[in-house]
Amino acid sequence: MITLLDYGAGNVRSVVNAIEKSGHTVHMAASGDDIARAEKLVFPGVGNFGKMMQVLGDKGFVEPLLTFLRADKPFLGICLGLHALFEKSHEAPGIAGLGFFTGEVRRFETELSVPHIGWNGICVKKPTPLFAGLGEDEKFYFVHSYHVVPQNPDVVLTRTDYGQSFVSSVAAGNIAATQFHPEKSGAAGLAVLRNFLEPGPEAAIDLRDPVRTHLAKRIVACLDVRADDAGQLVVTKGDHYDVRENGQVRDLGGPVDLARDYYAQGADEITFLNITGFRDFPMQDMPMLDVLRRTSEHVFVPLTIGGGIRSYTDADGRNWSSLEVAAQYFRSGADKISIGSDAVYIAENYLKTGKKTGESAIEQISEVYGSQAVVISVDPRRVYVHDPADAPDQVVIETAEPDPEGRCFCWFQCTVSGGREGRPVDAVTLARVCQELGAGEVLLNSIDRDGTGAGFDLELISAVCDAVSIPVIASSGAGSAEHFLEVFTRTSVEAALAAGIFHRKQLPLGQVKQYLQNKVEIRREGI
Ligand code: 1PR
Repeated sequence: MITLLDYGAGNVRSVVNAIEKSGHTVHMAASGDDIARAEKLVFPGVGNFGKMMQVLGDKGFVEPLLTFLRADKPFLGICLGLHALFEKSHEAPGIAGLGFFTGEVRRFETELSVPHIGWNGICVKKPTPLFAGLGEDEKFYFVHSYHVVPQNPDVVLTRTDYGQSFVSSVAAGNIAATQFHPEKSGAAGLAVLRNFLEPGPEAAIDLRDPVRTHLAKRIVACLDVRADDAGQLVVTKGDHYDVRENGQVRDLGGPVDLARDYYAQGADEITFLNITGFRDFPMQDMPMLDVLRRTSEHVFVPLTIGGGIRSYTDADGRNWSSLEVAAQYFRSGADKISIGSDAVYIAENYLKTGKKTGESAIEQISEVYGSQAVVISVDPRRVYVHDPADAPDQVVIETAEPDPEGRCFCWFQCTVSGGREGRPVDAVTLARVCQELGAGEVLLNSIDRDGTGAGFDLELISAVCDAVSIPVIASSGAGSAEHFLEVFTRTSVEAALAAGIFHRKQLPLGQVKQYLQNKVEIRREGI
């Protein structure tokens, strides 16, 4: 039996599902005694170092954990569960870690986007059973802004390169911990978990040095989900955000089945967007939570859920904070939440005052779950002007795609409620402000390109990428594998998302990855 230490932040459901997929049962540690009695302990951690150490202290877990570690019993820490083993973290000055390993946790110092989100490789630096049977080019899913710096080089198990070489896992005796998320790293990650649960022979070490690993570009499958006219949750797809055909909501299939199919084809992430979320109160929208639960049982790559993430007052007059709404989704198996309409209103309020309130959904959710768990989903449309002076408050670009009136300047107006209402803020400003407030990633849609198959709006994407240092996901308009190559080679996006071409079976996701092989760095599993 495996004991899992859940301190209440982040998505432990996926870790449980991944361990159970390996044929083991999981017992959730509810007390220090449970930790003491554990034969093998898994400690997944996501979010903020300070909040984690505070909760471990409040629950009386610190001493039992240290006793377990000092007894050299089998332990696997994941992400923040790795950081906790060290003495301190620059993420939470003044707050002590467990100090099992000497050394500290530092923020990335790189010109690349931070957080480091996506699939990167590892170089195994000492013999270990943990990576037995894995190829040297395997990639694992990372999502973090900080990394450990051990004082003792002997504990370094693997290194990874992200603008700088950093320690991606450590081991000493039966104690091991990884920066990446095995439960979100597809078949390779499941193999690491199995090797921890059933250790076999040691894997050969990797003699490549200096570290030569590369962050892969991510291919994201997006499932726009809504109730059809019979009330069933279906995957639909808009064309310029219009999801109806002959008056009926387009029904492109069941969300769980489609997600499993895309995972099998090699999708690096799955995004669910509840596109009527701005209308329906998600807590009444329990089917969406159930979709997440069922998907996370079989899909071991990151799941993002968007639609309706904001504060609510329900029919009984009960107030739900955006944090409570997001917490329901995380507990159901989501790794990231995506905020659309509310992000626009939050940005407008911030622009009026220039002050952070600490009350916004972006600030509150990133504070507890970490910025890497907060995506903002932008729904912009081009607004053409004759001259930049005609839009003095907006970021205006000179476009190579003039409108029918020959106007060569435009700005990208943000919309809310699924594109139904234009707001007085542009997409570049929105992205910059939301990063300032704690968002960790931008899902950049385009109403003009949505469903057209005409290719991504490269001018929009480049304008936003130039304004932020957090990862950007290009979205809307993919119509061929070449469009993915184009957006990856002509802009600095870390990921590209598509919906229509996958749902309409025009272009299998696996075929996009086949086409991109040897052209850009991609994760090869599932091909
Ligand atoms: O405003 O926080 O409740 O979130 C609502 C979410 O639902 C937002 O992320 C918004 O983008 C999305 N949304 C709302 N209405 C629609 C609609 O289509 N009527 N979907 C909608 C927007 C964007 C992508 C789309 C890409 C790729 N869809 O999901 O799939 O544009 O399309 P393509 O590859 O087919 O061209 P809130």
